[in-house]
Amino acid sequence: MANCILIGAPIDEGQRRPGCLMGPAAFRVAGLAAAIRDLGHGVTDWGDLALPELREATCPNPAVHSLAEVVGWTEVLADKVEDALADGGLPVVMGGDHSLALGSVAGAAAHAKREGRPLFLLWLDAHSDFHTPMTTTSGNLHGTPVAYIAGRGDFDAFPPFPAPIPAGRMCLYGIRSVDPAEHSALLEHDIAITDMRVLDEHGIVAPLRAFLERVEAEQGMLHVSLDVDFLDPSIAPAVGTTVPGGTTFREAHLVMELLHESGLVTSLDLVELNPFLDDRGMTARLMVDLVGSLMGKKVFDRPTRSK
Ligand code: EXY
Ligand code: MN
Ligand code: MN
Ligand code: MN
Repeated sequence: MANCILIGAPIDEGQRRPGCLMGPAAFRVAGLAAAIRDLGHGVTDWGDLALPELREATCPNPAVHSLAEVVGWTEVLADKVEDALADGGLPVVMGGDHSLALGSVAGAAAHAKREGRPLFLLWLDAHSDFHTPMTTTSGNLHGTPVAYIAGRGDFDAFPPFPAPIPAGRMCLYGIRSVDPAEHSALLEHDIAITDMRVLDEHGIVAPLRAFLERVEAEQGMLHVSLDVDFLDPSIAPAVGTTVPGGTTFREAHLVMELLHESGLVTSLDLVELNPFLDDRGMTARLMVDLVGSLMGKKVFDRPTRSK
């Protein structure tokens, strides 16, 4: 059984559409803690983080906005996630926009480095989030975490990433929106892009199974970053960056069920929920349902057959 530690990250400075800061409250109203507890796990809610005093932060790219705020969030999140892991917990970071992963993955990487274990990253997202502060044209830093985690340059305003994750330990899953600058950089970095074309051809299971086998073989820790826009907008409309052609309800649940069965997940982000763009909280409830599958909820709990 896991000891889940809920960490609220009401950050929406990584993009321009107000609303993600209501995400943590929406996850609580949708019953995230009870859904996890009902499966027999421990759950502690550490409450919402707050921005520390801002430090001066500059970037030559005039498009970039809210840099000081995102740097501040990154520092508090890295510390809190590292604390949660050091406490033997499974941190569940409730966003807030995807710029929170700059800090959450940094915290997981710092802990993994201390433990001497490799950290793997499963990025469930329509977007590759591989811009640097210098290549982004929107200036929205929620489009940059994977670049920071991979150790790309131009993050001078941020703390150095503790241990950049090598391409072979990253899997970007569900990708269907990549900007030209990201595309050329991704080819250079040789990161596995399990885009929707790969999933259409090979199905949702095979690429994930192959990645999880690598995690297992290296006895790695696994950070899962789940962006609401990984899901198809028809089932998850409450996100500011919808892209048609996302995963279905069952495909998303199957990914979570496979992750549960692997027993490998050590930290989790739930990001980009904007409750303002929803009706009756259906997206928050779906995300809570997916966490239930990640934590072991089954439609029919068949005894594991001997292989
Ligand atoms: N690539 C676009 C940009 O950089 O603005 C869109 C990024 C959307 C990022 C969301 C969190 O996944
Ligand atoms: Mn600490
Ligand atoms: Mn994202
Ligand atoms: Mn996205």
